[in-house]
Amino acid sequence: MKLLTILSIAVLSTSAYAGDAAVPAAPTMDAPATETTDLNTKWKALDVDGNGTVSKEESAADPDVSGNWDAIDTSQDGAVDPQEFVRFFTKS
Ligand SMILES: [Ca+2]
Repeated sequence: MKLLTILSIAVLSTSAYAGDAAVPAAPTMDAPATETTDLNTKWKALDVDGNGTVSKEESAADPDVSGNWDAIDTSQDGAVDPQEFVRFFTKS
């Protein structure tokens, strides 16, 4: 019964995720469309000053990003660019 509950949650999550795919993806994101849409929304919310990178200060708004900062900022330059962002969140 517990397994069935977990499976149901997984199916529901997948359905909700697919529902977002109708929104056009940003041209700067180089990733599969279904993943890009959510990432695009996430990116826009994070890049508050719109300069094309997410600073550590900007990342504080999202625990997924601030909590994985060192893993995402692979160039270690103190700013996350779209490529680093997409690479981290689309790896499986
Ligand atoms: Ca920024």
